[in-house]
Amino acid sequence: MNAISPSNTIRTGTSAENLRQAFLDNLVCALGRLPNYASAHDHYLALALTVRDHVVARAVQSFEQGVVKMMRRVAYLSAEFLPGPHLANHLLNLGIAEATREALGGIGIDLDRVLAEEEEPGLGNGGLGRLASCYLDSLATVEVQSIGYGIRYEFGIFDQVIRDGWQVEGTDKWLSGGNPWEIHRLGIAKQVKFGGHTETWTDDQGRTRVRWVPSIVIKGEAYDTPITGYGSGTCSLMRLWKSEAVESFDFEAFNHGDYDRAVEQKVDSENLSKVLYPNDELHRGKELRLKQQFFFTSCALQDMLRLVAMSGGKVAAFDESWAVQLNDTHPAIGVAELMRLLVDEHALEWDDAWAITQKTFSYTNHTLLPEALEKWPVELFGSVLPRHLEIIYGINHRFLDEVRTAFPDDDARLARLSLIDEHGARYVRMANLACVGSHKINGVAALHSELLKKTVLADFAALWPEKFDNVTNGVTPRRFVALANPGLAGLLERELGAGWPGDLSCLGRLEPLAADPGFRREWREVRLANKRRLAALIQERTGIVVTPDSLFDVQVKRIHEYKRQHLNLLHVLSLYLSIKRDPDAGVVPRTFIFGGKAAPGYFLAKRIIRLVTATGELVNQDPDVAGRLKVVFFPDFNVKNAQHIYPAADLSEQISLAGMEASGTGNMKMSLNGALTIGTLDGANVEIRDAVGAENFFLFGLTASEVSALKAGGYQPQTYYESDSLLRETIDFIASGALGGDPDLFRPVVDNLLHGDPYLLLADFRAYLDAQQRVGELWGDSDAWTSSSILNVARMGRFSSDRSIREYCERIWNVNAKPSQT
Ligand code: F58
Repeated sequence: MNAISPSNTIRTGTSAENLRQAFLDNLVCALGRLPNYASAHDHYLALALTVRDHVVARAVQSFEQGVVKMMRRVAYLSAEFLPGPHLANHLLNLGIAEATREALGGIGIDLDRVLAEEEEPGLGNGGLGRLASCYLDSLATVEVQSIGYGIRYEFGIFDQVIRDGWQVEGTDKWLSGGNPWEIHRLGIAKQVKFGGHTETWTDDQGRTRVRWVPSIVIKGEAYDTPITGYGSGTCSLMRLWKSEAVESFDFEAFNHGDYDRAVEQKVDSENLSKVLYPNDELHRGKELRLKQQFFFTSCALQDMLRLVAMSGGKVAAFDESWAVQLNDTHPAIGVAELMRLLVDEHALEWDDAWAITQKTFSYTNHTLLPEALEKWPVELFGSVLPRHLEIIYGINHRFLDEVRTAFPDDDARLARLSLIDEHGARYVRMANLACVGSHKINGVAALHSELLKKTVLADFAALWPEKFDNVTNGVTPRRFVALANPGLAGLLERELGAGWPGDLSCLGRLEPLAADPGFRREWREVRLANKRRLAALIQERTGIVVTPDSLFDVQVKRIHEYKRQHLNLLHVLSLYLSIKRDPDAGVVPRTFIFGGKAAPGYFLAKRIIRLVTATGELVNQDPDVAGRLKVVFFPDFNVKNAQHIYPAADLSEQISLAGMEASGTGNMKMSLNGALTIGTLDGANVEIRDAVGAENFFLFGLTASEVSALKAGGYQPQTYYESDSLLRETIDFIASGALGGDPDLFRPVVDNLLHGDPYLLLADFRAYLDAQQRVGELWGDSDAWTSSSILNVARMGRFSSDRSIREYCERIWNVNAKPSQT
């Protein structure tokens, strides 16, 4: 028997009997609990430990395979991951969900209650972090060896509670109940330097070399979380780094009686991985953030070098062992760090090191918003990373020579391409570093990739058109369909066979069923059951009673002006006013569900949340409305809550201003669960609409090029306000003080719209209302709506993250993925 696959032992046996025994053993022996006294959380921990044995046994085998076969591995470098709860996902991937349910059921324990106990690691802000986790899931599924490297934040994204209608942030203590999924790798620790200065020295071959003498060294400790794949023996690893003080430094100061300094250093070192910055789409040049980025990136690259050595590879062929993906620019410092490691520590020649670096890295951009582009003041950068600044100057010098050859006498172009921004105060531009250091650059949806080439990265696209590519995002159907929507999963299994989550191209076979009245009835029943469950949760979390028969109109995502939650509210309020004008107006009963976190310092986003809750306070109680409109703000939108919300959405609101949302992934999750989309031609909406058919998608609004033209011509929101009486009435109503009990409460929102309206809500208002009118009409024809819902699911197979990952493997990483069935 293979020593690491004890398939018939209690620890990894898959029968209900084995699982029950292992569970009870863990409860008693690992947790020290007698079954009669165990809490639901104890049950969760005991089951997690049970399943973890299976997962870890797979993970070590998978890792061993990687070493033996010396395959090119993928390193996905990401400052953020949002894996969601692990337990149910592993049960699905391991194929032991039913046996586990039976095992626990036999001793009177309900599996669903146990699953509900798990806290998720909120180690990200939103789409970017969740995408990283979908990709680790798919990498394992398509059998590619991979490690996702990141930071083990002690406190992840804040917990959101709504108090008196306002967002209040709470500390996310995700580790306080214990984390059974991670393995602290005591043997794997990396030293990371900061500050200090550099010196030159001459090596024994007479070459001038550079040595970095830091002012402080911090230790990174590895914590591994295995990520299983669906129907595959391969596991991905999420390897997160925790910062610790390097003891010798403590003791040195301590021994000299400088206790304060010793303590300070320890605290500073540990602070590095303490907390996730909760900003989305706004770069703030905070020193600690730069340190976090360098910390995990350096740990990751050092670790990759260690693994190269371990599997008998050569540093001079680093790129043959590793394909490194930069998830946005947060790990872009890796370009300079790999150069430093190769040149300073492994004595490679600059040109050789540079060739390796460019072949190793590739860069994914996730935003066109100028305020999100990362740049660091040169002073700050040089004080934290003096050697890297020198290396960046070295890269820049050679790069600008190349540009001069390609574009002689074009100083303006040179200034735009330079790694250093020299308009006024000097900055290091991280996107430029990522572009120069990578062999491929991609956007995350077709439109986004095109706009990238025309706007923020236009000069790079002119210089290296062949580097640019597009990989449209995808989402894992395991978590977001199979787990989130068991009712739908049941129908899919019956119609398509049990393996459907591993091959979404089979969804196409549902198409004919859209015309089958019996199937449509079953489809509606599943959807209604999902909505009933969500309605119960809404009542539990907010006290608001909603009607499952009403149209569930859902907008869940980070709160941001460009995503235009307030446009949605203008529609809600316009409906409300039409009811007030005529209580018998034919209004389709709707439940408007909002969810999402606002960055704690984002004033307007917080006001928008308050505007949602104030609208709810007004509308939900009004007797004239008579329950036809309900407005809910679902608190603490995260992966776990999302899994309850997506399957219950009838209408998916994807209403960002065209050209602003790089891709969106919630749009995919909702459509894959049978929601119809109302949306602009933005991000992946464009491709979703192409896939599902224009007749199954409610399109409205300006296109990205119309937006540019309107802005260039001098956009005047007032003209829309003056010419559209319903718009005027709605805005005046918000300004009147009728909402929230304070006449000044929403003045900033109104002023923003009337005097600037940077995201063109007023320009798109009328088209949005017309599209919503069409939504209401189709909803009235239940069969037509259901057909459309079925066709949405049938045609969304392309948006599985397995497809995205196969594209990365083929066109960017040059690694072999398991071929898809079709
Ligand atoms: C998101 N970006 C895009 N950034 O907005 C979304 O369109 C896209 O679908 C998704 O990436 C995946 O490609 C995003 O989530 C962040 O959260 C950053 C976190 C760190 C600070 C800057 C924003």
